[in-house]
Amino acid sequence: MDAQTAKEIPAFTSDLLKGKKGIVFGVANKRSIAWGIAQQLAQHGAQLAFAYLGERLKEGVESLAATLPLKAPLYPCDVTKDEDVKAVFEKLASDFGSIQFLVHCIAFANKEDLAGRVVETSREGFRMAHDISAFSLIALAKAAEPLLEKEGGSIVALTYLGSEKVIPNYNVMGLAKASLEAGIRYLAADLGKKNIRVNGISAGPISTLAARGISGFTTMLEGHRNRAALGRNVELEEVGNAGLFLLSPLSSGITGEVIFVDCGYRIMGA
Ligand code: NAD
Ligand code: IMJ
Repeated sequence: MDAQTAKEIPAFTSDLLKGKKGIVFGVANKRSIAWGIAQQLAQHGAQLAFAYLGERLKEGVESLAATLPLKAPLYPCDVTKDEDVKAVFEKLASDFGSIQFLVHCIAFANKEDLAGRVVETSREGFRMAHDISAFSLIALAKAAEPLLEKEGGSIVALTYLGSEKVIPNYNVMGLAKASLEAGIRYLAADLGKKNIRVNGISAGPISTLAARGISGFTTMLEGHRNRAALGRNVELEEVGNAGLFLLSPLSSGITGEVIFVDCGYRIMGA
């Protein structure tokens, strides 16, 4: 096995998710983790809907969605707006009736809060990072519950090691991810009786829009590769495959967990 890149993952297709429907939040472009997961879901027969942030992203998400085998409805949604969340699930209920999965790939903090000292974080910066990156999972789970409980289902949210370890510049996002991960466990307990599972994927660094804006990201990628047990960084498709697993019946006994898809970075002591 080449230590620098994943051995080519065969473009395997199956009927694993045939007849299953769900919604994906957080596609901004083709590098988005949400898109990596969406592609795997679609390859295994799922029918998808997408919620995107703002008109600016609409065309891009439209042309990505058009590459999928099944027609995918698109809805605008800013998760800080209750009325947007409500409207998405009203349209989803009329388009799909029931759903079996939801994907949460949303994070945001002010750029000035992703550098310098955490002690400088403003009340408003803290509030916004937590609203968009952590509370949104609760809001979406609540709105999705009536659609998911018809047949049971699975929710997956993306998180990062900065929730439990101090990672330079991750700062207020680390606090928000700690809240997101606690949310995963509490929501799993609430929704378990309805056969709705809630899990997280803690991905290693991937060069997406949300990562490339960070100063020193390229150096950080190199450091990550050198320390990781597998001697390389994770690929979008590998996170997509973990998403497929957690959103499919293959993981029916797993809820409230965070699975690390980080090429074995976290297990290393140095
Ligand atoms: P990305 O920029 O492609 O995705 C982030 C998404 O969040 C975008 O689609 C953006 O539109 C959306 N978003 C931001 N504010 C929003 C709002 N108010 N309402 C609705 N949507 C909003 O970057 P990504 O790296 O694919 O990020 C997806 C998830 O993966 C995030 O939760 C991120 O924390 C997590 N993650 C990323 C990495 C990485 O290295 N890229 C590693 C681990 C976890
Ligand atoms: C983000 C900031 C600092 C260090 C970081 C990251 N490292 C990694 C990320 C080491 C891997 C990417 N990540 C895991 C995120 O969750 C990113 C969230 C994010 C990114 C931005 C950039 C642009 C902006 N606001 C953001 N808010 C959240 O203005």
